[in-house]
Amino acid sequence: MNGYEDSRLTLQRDGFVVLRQFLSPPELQELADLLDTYIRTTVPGLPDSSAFYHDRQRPETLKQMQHFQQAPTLTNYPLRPQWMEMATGLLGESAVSMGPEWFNKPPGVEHPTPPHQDNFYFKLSPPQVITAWLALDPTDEANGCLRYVPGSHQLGLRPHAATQVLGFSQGITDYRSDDADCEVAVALQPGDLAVHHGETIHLADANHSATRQRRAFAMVYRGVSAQLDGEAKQQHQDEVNRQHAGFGLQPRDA
Ligand SMILES: O=C(O)CCC(=O)C(=O)O
Repeated sequence: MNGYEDSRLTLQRDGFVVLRQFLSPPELQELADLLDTYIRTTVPGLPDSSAFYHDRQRPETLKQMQHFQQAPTLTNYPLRPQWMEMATGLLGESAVSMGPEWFNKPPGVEHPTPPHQDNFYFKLSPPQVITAWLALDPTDEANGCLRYVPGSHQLGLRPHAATQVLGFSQGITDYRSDDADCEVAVALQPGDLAVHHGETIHLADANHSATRQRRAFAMVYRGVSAQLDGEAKQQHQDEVNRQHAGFGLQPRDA
């Protein structure tokens, strides 16, 4: 745990921390190959709500994946010792994996990430939860890198309401210019890891580059002390299901 003490303090202060070259090039290549194989062989047969496309007729517009239930190598990936050690070190207590997700912003697709706080979705108390977002491509302001509002995790949850953005069901309703003035854009290289606290406000612009993808593999970990409010979570899930039905998505099997 000790190797993460400085990073844990940075995360505690700012609400996010960047671990450069967390994965070596061969480790990154292994993950990229696992994901490419999954996208090629499994994703075409998945229900709509496990793989979100901007336009399902255009596979290159795949923008988000969750529920890797048919791929144990990916579901179990966050449990690898290197990752569990990072999560335990940054949380300061034993960590539990809440599963991976894959995010993309395909070029030419207007797909911004609305300002939000993950724990508005997770419903954990205390909010001892982090998201570890691993860059698979170079990310910068041109292709929609993550943007954080430093210190926002110390001020509690802000009001959220439904958005029209598939994959980000809720966004902050009172996001103001003084929040925007504080934003820090985080440029990353492949293999770099950005880790944020579950109540840190974050967002991203759409990808305005001509040709570059902006892919990331993100893993969520909660501390053992974080308890789920099951009723609030169910209400949130019902709302997400209603939104998905509104988008015309077929529901995922339970
Ligand atoms: O990739 C993005 O644009 C957003 C990711 C995100 O919101 C998260 O990992 O919590």
